[in-house]
Amino acid sequence: MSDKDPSKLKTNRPQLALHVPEPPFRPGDTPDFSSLKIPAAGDAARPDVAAAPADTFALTTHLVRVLDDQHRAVGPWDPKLDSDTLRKMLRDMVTVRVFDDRMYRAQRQGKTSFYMKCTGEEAIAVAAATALDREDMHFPSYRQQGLLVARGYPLTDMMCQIYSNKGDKLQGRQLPIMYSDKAHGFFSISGNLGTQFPQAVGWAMASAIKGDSRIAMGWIGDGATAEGDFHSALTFATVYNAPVVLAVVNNQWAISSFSGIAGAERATFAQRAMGYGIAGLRVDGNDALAVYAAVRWAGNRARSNNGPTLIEFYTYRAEGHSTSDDPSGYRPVNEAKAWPLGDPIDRLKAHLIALGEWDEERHVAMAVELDATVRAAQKEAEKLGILPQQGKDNIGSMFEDVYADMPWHIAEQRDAAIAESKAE
Ligand SMILES: Cc1ncc(C[n+]2csc(CCOP(=O)(O)OP(=O)(O)O)c2C)c(N)n1
Ligand SMILES: [Mg+2]
Repeated sequence: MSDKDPSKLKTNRPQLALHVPEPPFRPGDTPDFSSLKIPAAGDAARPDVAAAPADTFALTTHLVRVLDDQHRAVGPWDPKLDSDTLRKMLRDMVTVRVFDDRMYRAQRQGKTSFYMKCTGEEAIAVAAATALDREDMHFPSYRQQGLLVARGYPLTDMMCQIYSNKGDKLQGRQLPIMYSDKAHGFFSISGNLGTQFPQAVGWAMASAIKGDSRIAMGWIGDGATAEGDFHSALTFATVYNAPVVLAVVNNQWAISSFSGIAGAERATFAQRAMGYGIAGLRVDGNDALAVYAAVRWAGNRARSNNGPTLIEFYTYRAEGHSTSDDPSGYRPVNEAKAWPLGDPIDRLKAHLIALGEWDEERHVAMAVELDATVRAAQKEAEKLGILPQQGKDNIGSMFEDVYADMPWHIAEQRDAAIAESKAE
């Protein structure tokens, strides 16, 4: 026996082993979520907006829910919204779904290279946009198109960005769906996951330094919480009591990795708040009223200098990660249907019907109208071209907007690129 062979040493000790998380269900399995603890709607206490962070910690393992099984709004988190606001949220959520379906199809028709849907998550961005002030700044990931829709950003402008055509305000420099619009309080989406979280905290700190009253909201997925940026953001947020709302959209998946790979088997994402000493809430993300109430609470808390809040929205990514993904390779095809928190659009619609403020006929009419609206926007956008038609006419612009004064070597590369495109 060689005394240099580590496997042969100290054999009386237990052999070390790692745990590699595996999702509970794989293709071919029957998904069964009956072991998930889903508290009854209305069951969660609602602390005062100025409560100490520790007074929220019980909520990090609970679930704030407002809509009950009879589609009524119940409990202390009921935001008591008027029916016009509820109908506007429903309309925005349906718009997002119709838009997603059209753009998914456009990608399959070869009109663009890439698209990402947010199916099943529509309530989260739409209700958050409704709950905060129009002047507040969002730092989104790629799955919050509902923020732009709820804030009235033109659908045609979104589509022009997706087609990278002549109407694209970002001039083809961003991947399709990576919008940016300061006027609508929508910070540029970054392809590098997680960067928007510290940026949201920094913007909120700057707002406070300037003596402003606007707050920021940062967005991140469950998978991206495993990035260092998530933790840097929380450290800055707690140290400086930054006026920011920080949202983790836990849709159970990060492409083909399930949430356990980001640590969900050990603690909820909302529980991360405890280690940093900030307020934390865990919220039913498929319940538009619960989302609204939680974001309103956290927004008012930030606005009144009572500190940041980490909110986990518990939801399910009902479709593929993007047009490049096929989820049937890693999860059962019917898993979304088995998800116990239902569909956010169906739930808000049923609530409005239960209130006597909506009916099936009006819903069908609205769906037809929104389909026509989205098709008309698409027609307008396609007049300005689709992605594969984009040539190299304006290739020189690719080198602009990086430096205030273009260095000579970049100018040289630009001139060479222009010359080459003309020679082709
Ligand atoms: C720094 C970085 N690492 C990896 C990727 C590749 N990537 C893009 S999306 C994604 C999954 C993110 O999942 P999650 O954060 O849960 O958000 P979701 O897509 O579910 O909304 C990965 C790994 C990336 N874009 N940036
Ligand atoms: Mg995810």
